[in-house]
Amino acid sequence: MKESQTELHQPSTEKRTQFDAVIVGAGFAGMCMLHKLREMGFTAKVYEAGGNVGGTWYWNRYPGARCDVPSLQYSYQFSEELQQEWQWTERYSSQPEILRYANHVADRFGLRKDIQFNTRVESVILDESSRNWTVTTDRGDKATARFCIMATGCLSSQNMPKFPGLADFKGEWHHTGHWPHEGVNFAGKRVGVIGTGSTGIQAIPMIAQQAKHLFVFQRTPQYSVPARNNPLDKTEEARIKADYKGYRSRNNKNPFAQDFSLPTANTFDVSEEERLQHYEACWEKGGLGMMLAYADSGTNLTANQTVSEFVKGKIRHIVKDPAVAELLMPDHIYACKRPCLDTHYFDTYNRPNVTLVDIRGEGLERITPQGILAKGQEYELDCIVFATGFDAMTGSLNRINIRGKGNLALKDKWMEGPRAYLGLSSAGFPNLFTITGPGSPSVLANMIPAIEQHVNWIGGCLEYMRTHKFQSIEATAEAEDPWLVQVQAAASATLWNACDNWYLGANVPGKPRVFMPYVDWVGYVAKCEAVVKNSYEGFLLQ
Ligand code: N01
Repeated sequence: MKESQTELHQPSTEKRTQFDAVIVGAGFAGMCMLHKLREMGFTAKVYEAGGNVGGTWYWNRYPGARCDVPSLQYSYQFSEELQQEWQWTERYSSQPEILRYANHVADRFGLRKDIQFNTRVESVILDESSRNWTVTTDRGDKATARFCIMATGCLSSQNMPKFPGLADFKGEWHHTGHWPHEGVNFAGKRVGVIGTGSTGIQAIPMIAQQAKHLFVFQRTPQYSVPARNNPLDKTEEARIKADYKGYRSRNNKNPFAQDFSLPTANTFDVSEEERLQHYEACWEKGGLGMMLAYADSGTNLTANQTVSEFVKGKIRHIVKDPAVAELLMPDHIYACKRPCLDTHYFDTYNRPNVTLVDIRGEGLERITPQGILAKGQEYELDCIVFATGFDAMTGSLNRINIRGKGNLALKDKWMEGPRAYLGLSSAGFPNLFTITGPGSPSVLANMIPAIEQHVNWIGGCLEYMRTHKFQSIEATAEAEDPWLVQVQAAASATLWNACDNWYLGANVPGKPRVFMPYVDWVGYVAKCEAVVKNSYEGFLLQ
């Protein structure tokens, strides 16, 4: 089905409605939660700012957008029929294919009738006497519900730095996270890309193929490993689909909820020759496995340096101009910033129509009416692409006026960094759940299984409350505080909090520097199960 056919611009007719639950967001989390609640016989309403389902995959339509978790794993498992019938075409799905999948799910399970599109939730306010949440939107809707479930996504709120002069720029500009539906024609244009994270690394090779000239403004060089995307191997697909349930269940017991298990050997247990052969094999295989090459790759600095040196050697080998290659050398710990996967990223710098502009340290001076001023030189541009990432994990929650007990705003409670128990619930906000919220593995796990784990946990919790006639549930401060300590301790055992990355909020000026995702997926799932077994230990049920 073509997207335009499914876009819904229905007028908002409901002025006040009571539901069992309101869900904010119709990305993969919101759709799955809606399906779950309906199966359980609850009434639910979803508000979605976008014109259709898909969440971050609805907005991030930039050229080259693609998932870097294999398609057969980055998909729902709640329906055996769905996972058997849907056929992915590539090892790593492209954004259009993921969006087609999201639309297929919405159609197959009739989800749209409970989703109101083009509607942004502005406030979510607790009425302490009735114990209901009132949700208001930018279109004048007012809905009340016992439960409010924030399915607002971890990487959905754009980070758009305040570059001086942007308002006077005479050309066109776009943020990758809010890409025009009709696409952008770069042919014959001088294009500037700011940002070389996962997004920039995917978009740059594609834009370079079209643009007259591409200038890449690089503040921090990144490591990247070839994705090695290919048409999906049908034999592999048949093997997995023959026992999809077993495959999912095995992956669930792996780090990151993916089809790779931790090696037992440490880096220096093997000879240098063997180690290099192994890195070469990881490089040839492609994908995210390089960060787990050895058991201590992500925890031991000296071990980690052997990975970074290997990848740097590859950059030197691929990039023909040694001066450009040196500018592309990362100087941070490998995988401390989220590792990137690419298709011909470093090769792109061999093209005559591509110039790398190193803005390390100083950053950009300003945007001028004609282009970008950096290091005293003006680069004339017709188009600027901001691949500057996201206000991750807390951004989309903090943009909504969420007020709990005592009229406390969640944003104020989180002034020094997010405080939540298990990333599911925050003390003082009864019956408000966050799917893949800060303090849960979320972005450090395969997102769709992580979403489903939360959806199932919340569903189980609501069932428990219904059976035992509880009216409200919230995390206790006594459980929240030690959990925060545990989240920080888990990160400290890795090298991931040793550089400026978005896990720490370091990419957004002024954001508190707190490591937000929980590192240990397997331990986390066990902890959630133990909490349930112990009658929702750490939660106050009333
Ligand atoms: O964002 P990023 P992203 N001046 O924050 C630069 C997921 N994802 O959208 O490193 C100049 O990583 C910034 O520089 P620096 C994935 O989890 C997944 O690329 O802060 N430059 C950096 O180079 C990923 O990690 C997929 O110094 C500025 C870039 O902009 C996450 O999304 C695909 C700047 C931002 O990189 C975010 O990736 C895409 C400034 N003022 C994304 N501000 C797949 O599944 C920022 N930058 C494949």
